[in-house]
Amino acid sequence: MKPRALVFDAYGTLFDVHSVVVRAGSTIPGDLHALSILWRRKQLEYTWLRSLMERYEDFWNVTEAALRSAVAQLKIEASERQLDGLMQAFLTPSAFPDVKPALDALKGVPLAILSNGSPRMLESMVGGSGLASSFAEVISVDRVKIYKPSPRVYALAPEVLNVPREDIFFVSSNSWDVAGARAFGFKVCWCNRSQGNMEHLGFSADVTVSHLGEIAGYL
Ligand code: LAC
Repeated sequence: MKPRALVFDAYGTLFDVHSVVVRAGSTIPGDLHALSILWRRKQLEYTWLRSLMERYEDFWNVTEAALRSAVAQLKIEASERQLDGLMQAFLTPSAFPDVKPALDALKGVPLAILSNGSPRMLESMVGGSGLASSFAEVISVDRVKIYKPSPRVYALAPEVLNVPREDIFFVSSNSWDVAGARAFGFKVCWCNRSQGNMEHLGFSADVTVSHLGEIAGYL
């Protein structure tokens, strides 16, 4: 496979969303693991619902609404200050440990990010991780004001990178994002970090790896 560009999903693929509650939730009473899982679940649900409703709000607002929904559902008593602490920490989730060496091994092919994140969130996260120089482009869904897996989102990558979709290798750990990207026409790598099952949506990955370091072996 000789792709002309590699495009990465951000949250869950390069950056660990669950690092946020671990780092900023320690003073919050309750089941923090459950909070982190439900927060992420709600965040994604709201992106899908808002896309269907045609009522886009950026990922920062969606993320805050999802947090408030999750704490209410779990009956967690968190103060405004504690919620704000979690939101601020969401601006700089930790990169997974395999990211930097994997990106370094992929030098030579243009790399980009295509993410639901708002431009401010992506700038803060990528800048804060010291990875900004690895990427030729960081592309936010905010340009088209709808969320993944809308094909309008995936279409941003060929447009911005000026590379045909079939020459793009898209990498995601989110199985539903893999299906969406494959349906659009990318070659797709599923980085199956959590050894989960593929969605039954009729589209599966071209390549499945368990960590990002394996990708270089397929190029
Ligand atoms: C993103 C979501 C899918 O980064 O995690 O686009």
